[in-house]
Amino acid sequence: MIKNITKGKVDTSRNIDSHNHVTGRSIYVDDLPELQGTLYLAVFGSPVAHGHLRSVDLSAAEKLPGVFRIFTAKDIPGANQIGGIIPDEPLLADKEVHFHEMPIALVAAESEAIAMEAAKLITAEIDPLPVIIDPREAFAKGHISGSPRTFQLGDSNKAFAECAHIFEGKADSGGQEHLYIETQGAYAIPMENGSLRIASSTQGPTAVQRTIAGVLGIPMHKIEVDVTRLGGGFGGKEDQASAWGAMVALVAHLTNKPAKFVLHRMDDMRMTGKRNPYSSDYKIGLDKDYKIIAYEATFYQNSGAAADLSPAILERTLFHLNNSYYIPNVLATAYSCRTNLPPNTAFRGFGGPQGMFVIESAIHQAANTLGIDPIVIQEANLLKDGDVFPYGQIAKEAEAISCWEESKERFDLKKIREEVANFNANNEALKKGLALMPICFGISFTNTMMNNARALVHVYSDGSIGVSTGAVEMGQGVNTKMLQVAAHYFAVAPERIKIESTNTTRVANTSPTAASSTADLNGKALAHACTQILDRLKEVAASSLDTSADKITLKNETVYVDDIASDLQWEQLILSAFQQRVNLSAKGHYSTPTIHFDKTTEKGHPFAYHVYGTAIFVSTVDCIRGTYTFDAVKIVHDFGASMNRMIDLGQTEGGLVQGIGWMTMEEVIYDETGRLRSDALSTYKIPDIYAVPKEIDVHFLKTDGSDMALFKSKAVGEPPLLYGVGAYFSVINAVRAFNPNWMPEFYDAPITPEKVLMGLYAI
Ligand code: MTE
Ligand code: LUZ
Ligand code: MOS
Repeated sequence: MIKNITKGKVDTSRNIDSHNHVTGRSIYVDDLPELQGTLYLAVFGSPVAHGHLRSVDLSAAEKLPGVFRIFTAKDIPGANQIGGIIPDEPLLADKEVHFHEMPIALVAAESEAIAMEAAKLITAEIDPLPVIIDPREAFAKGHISGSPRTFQLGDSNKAFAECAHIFEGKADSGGQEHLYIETQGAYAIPMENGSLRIASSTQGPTAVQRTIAGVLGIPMHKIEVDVTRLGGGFGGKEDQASAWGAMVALVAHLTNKPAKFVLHRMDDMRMTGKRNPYSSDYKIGLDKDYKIIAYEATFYQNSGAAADLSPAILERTLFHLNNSYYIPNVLATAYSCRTNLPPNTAFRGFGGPQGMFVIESAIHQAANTLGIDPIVIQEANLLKDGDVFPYGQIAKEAEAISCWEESKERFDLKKIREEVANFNANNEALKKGLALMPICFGISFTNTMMNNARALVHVYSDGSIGVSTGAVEMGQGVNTKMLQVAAHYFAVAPERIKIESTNTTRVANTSPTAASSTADLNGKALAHACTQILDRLKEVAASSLDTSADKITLKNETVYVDDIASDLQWEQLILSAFQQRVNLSAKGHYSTPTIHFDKTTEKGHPFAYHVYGTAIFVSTVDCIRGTYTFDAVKIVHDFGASMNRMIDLGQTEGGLVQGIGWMTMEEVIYDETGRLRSDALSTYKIPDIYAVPKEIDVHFLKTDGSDMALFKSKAVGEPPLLYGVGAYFSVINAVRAFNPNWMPEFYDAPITPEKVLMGLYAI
């Protein structure tokens, strides 16, 4: 158990950045002081979604006063390649354009306004090619990235023959714009001997470093990437920050001048990829007791024009195809289908939500056709310890049933159900819908190799401490958690500790801040570094107090011998250690033990542990307008032994609302030419304060937590987004309360007010 230390100015029971955030003191890329001579960049993006690039005319743009130089693919000294998993994505289009707004030319000018003006003067000759935006069409034409993946458990074919009920259907979920408050951006400064220093708004400093090194054709050690914090990433900067980093680096490298590029909102929306839309087929089989005996699914992922992280996202869709249910016979295949959209990418949940939407759709269809409540089927199939996941991992410390039962009891589901029924019996123009959403999310990068981290700790001679890790702060509070770790091990006040920027020169070869695993991986690496220094300090204390090191403990900045306070205080201890030439720095390393996965058999034990929870949704639909609100969302969530309840609650509320947005109101629309139509906040609707549920009640499940989690405090970043799927079904259920004859033709998220209205009055 970790205690929050609150005695000084720094209060680690809440996010240590809060004060700076609300007073405008936090520093983002665009806030960095600019050096004289800085060049500002703008991109000329493809005016069509697919075609052969014949020629580019830069002449008019080059004549514009203030334009320094314009770059195209042929200026790239290294590889014109930014693909993270598969090398299939040029930085600047060369012979072909694959998506609307694909970067073709890069303008560097004296000011941002001039750069943007010049970009508008560039023209390109492009022979158009057919544009595909639908993943099923791409699949039919054979446009798939990587190899299809198939997860199999038991024998679904045989099992279907024994099922009492079988249902088949289709479920589609849409994209989602990340809408981080800070747009993508980077700033490069040339240093000695061809080195570069880059400030980047990235979740993956090492990925940016590696990409730049490849594009420039120089070794990684010449590239230093530094990240202070992000104004949000949500997965959108796990891979897709690399392009902008490579652009500023390219310009700085070729001109020997500082170069800066911070995207404007609409350009960011048009040029960057989003959550992968999916189109899926399912077949579900139940026995007479509503046990799910067999499940088959085919997932068509819309990857966009390049692989980006889509193959990894595809994998996680399969890992979460059964949500929190035990299904003994499974056969599921997933295809990453290449279309002419901007490459889609990581988004909170990373393919998991897309997979879980499909099983929830299957259960909803089965229940409604059988005339029972989906809750009956959900409850009959919850995972318990010893059950096997389709990928071979055995459920351990499973909290699916405890969260479900606790939510029913604590929030009095029976009463909620009666209230909804009463309300619906007595109201014509308003109808309420109830839905439960259990969740299960695997914690670890599914690529086992990525589950490692390092930390570097310096204790300075005055007793202050500097902590560097591979963790990137992006609003999720990981810096606060890192500070808690260091304060816990050294038993010092939080004011003594500074969490440094994330820097590739201090901590190398990092995995991105992603997969909700950042606190676990970096926190455990940090603990390792702290204990090394602590062990040395105990030797110093023991010799000065004439005792043995195993009798020494540190509490409240004081050395204790056999649990009795001595006169030796932290600052004196550090000074003595320093004077005795003891090493006051340490590097810690952690790699998750026990995990493994074999892609040839698609079996293994990929996750350190799973996070569980259950949400109860009640929505109200206005049956005249088709609009809806959420009355309440009541959640029992498995935080393990939360090390920071305030931050974890914030993550839960934020993830929940982001999930509700994805499932209900956020609609990414590309027209048939592949052009983004929802490219501004006037046409892309994200949840505002009115869309937030009127009541959000989050209960922390009482549990021991997992030893694999930092201080047994489970990862919290992504799992709560999964609750959003329940919002979709609660709205569908309210519409059905008004129009019982209606069932969606297929499950098609988001359930926008337009779709609600169609459902309400469908005959
Ligand atoms: N919370 C905030 N405020 N901003 C973000 O960008 N990203 C989410 C989640 N919570 C995000 C956030 C995503 S996609 C992930 S994977 C995790 O935070 C990453 O951080 P963690 O590993 O420290 O949980
Ligand atoms: N990124 C990644 C992720 O590379 N692998 C993952 O498993 C993952 N999971 C969630 C979010 N990002
Ligand atoms: Mo989060 S999708 O792992 O960045």
